[in-house]
Amino acid sequence: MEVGGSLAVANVQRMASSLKEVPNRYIRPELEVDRVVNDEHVSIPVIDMSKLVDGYGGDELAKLHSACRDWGFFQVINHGIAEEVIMKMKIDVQEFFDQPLEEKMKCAQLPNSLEGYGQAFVLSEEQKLDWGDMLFILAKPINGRNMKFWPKVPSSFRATVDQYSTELEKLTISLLKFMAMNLGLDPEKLLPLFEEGAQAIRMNYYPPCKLASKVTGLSPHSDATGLTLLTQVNQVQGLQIKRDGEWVPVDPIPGAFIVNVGDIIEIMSNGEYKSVEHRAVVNPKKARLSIATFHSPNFNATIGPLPDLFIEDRKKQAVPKYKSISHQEYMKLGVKTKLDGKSRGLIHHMKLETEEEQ
Ligand SMILES: O=C(O)CCC(=O)C(=O)O
Repeated sequence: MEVGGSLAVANVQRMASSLKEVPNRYIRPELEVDRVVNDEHVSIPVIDMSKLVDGYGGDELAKLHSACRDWGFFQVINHGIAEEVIMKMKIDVQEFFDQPLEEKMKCAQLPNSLEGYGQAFVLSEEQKLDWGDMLFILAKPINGRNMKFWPKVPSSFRATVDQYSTELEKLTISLLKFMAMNLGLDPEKLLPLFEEGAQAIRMNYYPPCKLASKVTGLSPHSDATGLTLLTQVNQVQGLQIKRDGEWVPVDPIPGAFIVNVGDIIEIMSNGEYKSVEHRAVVNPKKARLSIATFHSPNFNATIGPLPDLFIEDRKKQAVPKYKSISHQEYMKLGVKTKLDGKSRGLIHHMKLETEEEQ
């Protein structure tokens, strides 16, 4: 499906390897006034999947509900995905980015396509740029895959991604089942939308930068998609989430996935769950890699508050707070919206003015 692309800009990994000065287009004056929380006691909730699945999960279910409602982010442990599957993915992604530029450019983005190796959301020649490169592919539905953008080197890459994609889709469906229960919805109404759903994988490479505190690896944004599962590839931290106007660093638990509510879940839950702004910062000495896997409903679904939230006896949810539009229309809107925080992001265009907000 063609939804539009991004303007081509310099490869950051190459630039960083030979650079004397950091070009002005990467310098972000706004970082000087940002506040970052420096308190190890402030951290995103941790959800133990084994407690949910075993059915002893009353407390864990409540914890999940509050994580989705009050944080929009959590880490999931004991998720049941074999360590080997995650490890192989990390190794192959690292190997892909370690290749010479010419090899990586075999998967380069094409005009009008979001998929491939390059950068996303560059919409004007004046826009400030992120200090990072990415490889973005659609992994599901399988008949939507464009193998032109799937590296052939390392030779195991395609099989590794295939397995990783299947396992993460299963975990996402399980999480969505518990989220539906928490929202008082019949999981059978929500899950079919995601079972044949769209899954995209964004592999990020943030080179080190001597002016690390003045550049941004990935601009603040909330994810336009449904539910995101993130893996940090190496031990270099960089993810921060916005909470009460301050940036909270996320310290990944080895083997866990960092999960976040995307705009589609916020919309479908009619605002009960919140997508949260996040960003990636850059390390002065070491490259950082991460893998974000985005899950969305299938392309035939309507993106809007779920009709079951508005049945007679659910008075508290009586008014839809977001528009309902086709998934395709929603994606086109997403690609045209640059990453610029949440208040100016895609979800802002989906909001309806309700009496509460007038
Ligand atoms: O690199 C990270 O930790 C964040 C990645 C992310 O937010 C994304 O790829 O959308």
